[in-house]
Amino acid sequence: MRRPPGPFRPRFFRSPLRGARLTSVLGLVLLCSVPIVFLTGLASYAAYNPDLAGNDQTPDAGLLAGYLFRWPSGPSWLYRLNQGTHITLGLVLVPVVLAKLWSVLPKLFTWPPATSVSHAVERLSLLGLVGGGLFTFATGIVNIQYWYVVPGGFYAAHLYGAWIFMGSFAAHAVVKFSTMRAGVRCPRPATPLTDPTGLASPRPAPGTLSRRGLFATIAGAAALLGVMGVGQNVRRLRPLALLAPRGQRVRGDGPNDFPVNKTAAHRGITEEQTGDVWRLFLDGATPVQLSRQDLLALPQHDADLPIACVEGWSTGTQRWSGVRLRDLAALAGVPDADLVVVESLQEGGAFRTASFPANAVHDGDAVLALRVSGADLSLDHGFPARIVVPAAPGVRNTKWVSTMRFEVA
Ligand SMILES: Nc1nc2c(c(=O)[nH]1)N[C@H]1C(S)=C(S)[C@@H](COP(=O)(O)O)O[C@H]1N2
Ligand SMILES: [Mo]
Repeated sequence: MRRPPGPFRPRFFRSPLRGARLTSVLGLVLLCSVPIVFLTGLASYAAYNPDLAGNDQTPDAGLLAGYLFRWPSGPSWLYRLNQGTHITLGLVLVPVVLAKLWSVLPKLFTWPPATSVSHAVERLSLLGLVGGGLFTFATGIVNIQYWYVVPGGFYAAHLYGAWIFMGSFAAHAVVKFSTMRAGVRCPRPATPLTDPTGLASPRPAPGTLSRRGLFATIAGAAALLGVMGVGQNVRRLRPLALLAPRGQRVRGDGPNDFPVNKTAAHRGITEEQTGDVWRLFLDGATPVQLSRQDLLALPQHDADLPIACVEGWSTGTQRWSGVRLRDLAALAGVPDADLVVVESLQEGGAFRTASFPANAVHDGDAVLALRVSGADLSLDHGFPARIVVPAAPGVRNTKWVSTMRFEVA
């Protein structure tokens, strides 16, 4: 077969920057950091407690969910740290991933497409690596930008994509490890004759940027994204969260001035529903109905906890006051409850229910909050009552609670 023109010709790619060293250094950076993004992602999935009734969105996860463990309810900053790391590091790696793909671009146009069966298998496995990687990063990024467009839902797609990506990543790391080690150690610009990767251009054009300049550009872009990621998590740095829609947002006044995810209006919650007619239904051995006044008359507990969203932003600690979940379990006649299923007034859409296991029900800082930092909850933060559980993902901190069912498994 004749070699097609254009990028299939070896002399097409002319950047003097390509070669074993560039690709290997970028590969080493990814080898050290991508597993952290993966592990914090798996931890986040476990923190969702997908094994509990009402929580699961990936019933067919099978072995992929085989590692699940009971996410602890403390220390309270655990999910905030986990998710801040997952999202910030993921964003920081975007320029590195793009540079790494650019550095190996000539390989995409190898001719003939496969020289042997093992070469064909190797190239096909790159589909999982490049396709799975781009898919996982892209779904994560559009999701944190409020752009929920992933068919089948973000949650399942990101999980399955990540496993495909990491399987191929591990295989690629094993196959390429010694090449990478040699490449990192070889500081001289490679020539096609000395470059074992075949990435050095046989006809390099005069350089417009040194390799060091390219590394500095990548590092600079990564640092910018890193500052943005951190800005979403540190109140005083919030103005730096330039591309992050929620991070900069200020909602409400005084104690209620912290970011909101999904306003009351967005979820169709009205002042009327949450006014005097509102009741909390506790379902258990002795079902009870409570008004907000009744709840305020029960022993109140203060818990200093952050809201930490799966999407990588978090608030500082707020002082939430309300009734402990374990006191509500006792009121409902199920003091040994090891499951609570919470429902919101919200009629449709995601996040209207959440289930918690025993460690959350009995944690002394897990509350049905009525007030925040000395003020009534604002409607957007879940008035009349919302769940706040230490170290739980923000998404489980159900707002506008209407029903809580306590059960013993
Ligand atoms: N009923 C209901 N509760 C909800 C949500 C929702 O959409 N509906 N969003 C959740 C998400 S994703 C987060 S991060 C937190 C945000 O809490 P905040 O808006 O008070 O900061 O609320 C959670 N509780
Ligand atoms: Mo969230």
